[in-house]
Amino acid sequence: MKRENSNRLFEKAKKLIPGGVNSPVRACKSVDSSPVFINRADGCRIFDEDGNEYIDYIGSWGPMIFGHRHPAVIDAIHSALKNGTSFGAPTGLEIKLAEMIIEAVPSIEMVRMVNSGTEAAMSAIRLARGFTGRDMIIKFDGCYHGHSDALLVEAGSGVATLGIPGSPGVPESFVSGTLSLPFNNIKSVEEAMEKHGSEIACIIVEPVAGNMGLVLPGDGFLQALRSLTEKYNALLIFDEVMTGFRVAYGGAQSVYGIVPDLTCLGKIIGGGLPVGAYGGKREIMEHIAPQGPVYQAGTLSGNPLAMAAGIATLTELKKPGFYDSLNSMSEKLGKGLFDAAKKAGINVSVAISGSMLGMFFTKEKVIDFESAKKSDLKMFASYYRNMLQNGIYLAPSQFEALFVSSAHSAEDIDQTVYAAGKVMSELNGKQ
Ligand code: KE4
Repeated sequence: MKRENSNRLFEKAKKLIPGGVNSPVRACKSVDSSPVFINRADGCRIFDEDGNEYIDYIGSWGPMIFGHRHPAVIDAIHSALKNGTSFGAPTGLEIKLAEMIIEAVPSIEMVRMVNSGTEAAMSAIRLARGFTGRDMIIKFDGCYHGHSDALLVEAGSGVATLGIPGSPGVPESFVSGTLSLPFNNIKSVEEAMEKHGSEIACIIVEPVAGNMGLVLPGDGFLQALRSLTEKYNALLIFDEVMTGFRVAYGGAQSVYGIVPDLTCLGKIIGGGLPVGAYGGKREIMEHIAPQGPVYQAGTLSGNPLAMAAGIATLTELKKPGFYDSLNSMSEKLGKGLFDAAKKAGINVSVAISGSMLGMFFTKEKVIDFESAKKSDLKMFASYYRNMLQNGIYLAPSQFEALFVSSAHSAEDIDQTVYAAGKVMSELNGKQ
């Protein structure tokens, strides 16, 4: 597979942009590779600067639930564009998207738009601290909520991939109030709440973890978080930046029947344009400026192009049967990968949540970050590189999830499974 143009562009990019990328995981370091530079995408296919074509399972890390260039989203952006790109003033579009989000997610009675998932989580944490008057927060190892200082401890996603627990530049004082516990470990949460309950402002969790690979919540885990936060008058924040409108129209909270106090959103609600949001109970959200004292602001918050793309996206997602047919493709892929690995004599653990998938090279059940890290990371790196060679564009990290879109056909899934079988047989041959 030709890589001359991508390699040349990467060398140039590395002189101008740290690591040659604008987000660390894109540098493909953890899989001993280098990035292909993308020129365009269409449907479930993505094309690089050397003319190579791939079936795309990153989908811009989640937003592209329809695949690329869905006509309704493109048209909505074009129409909004005719009126201008940004006003820094309220628009009717913001009201429309707020109404759709509030209607989709009953726990959200008020919502504030921001420009990224990081901003959404950072603002929700500040709101929880301002509302409760408490400073401590609990998160979970391997869960990633963006790169705001207080949350960058034992994070998942990029930080986990780079193996940097926390990060230089984050003062000890900024994280001394952050407790990071093992995901799915109810006992550790009970102990932490018994010890610090009166100081805990909130527990923030990815209800389905997508930043340590895909790890599902164990039976009763989310309910336990809800009960413990109620018992100690702390807030429960669901970070649904990835799962929101992905695993169901109402998000993971609708699948698991849990009502959080605050929810963070992003990715899909912007249709591929920069967006984030946080929302929840009215009595909490009314503490946000200018209605209340907790400050949060943003030049491009509620940007009309992003709002138009989000409205078009949620309008399409609401259509009857969308998730049933999307999730059936995802099931087909998950089963196909598991069967291909079995046939190749390779142990894998596959997890599926709606159209999010994860596959670890291990025969053990992966329930948290520790068990995720025990999987065969070298095997994953070889698998990633060989799948790319075979035209399959996977996340360049074991600690990410795969995304199936409504543009992936049964034939695309078959082609993917065929490639996986070929690659895994070769990998086993080399073992
Ligand atoms: P952004 O600031 O990247 O928009 O969102 C941060 C964030 C917050 N919460 C969750 C659950 C997330 O998954 C993310 C970001 N996800 C990563 C992919 N795992 C973004 C990819 C990247 O960092 O380049």
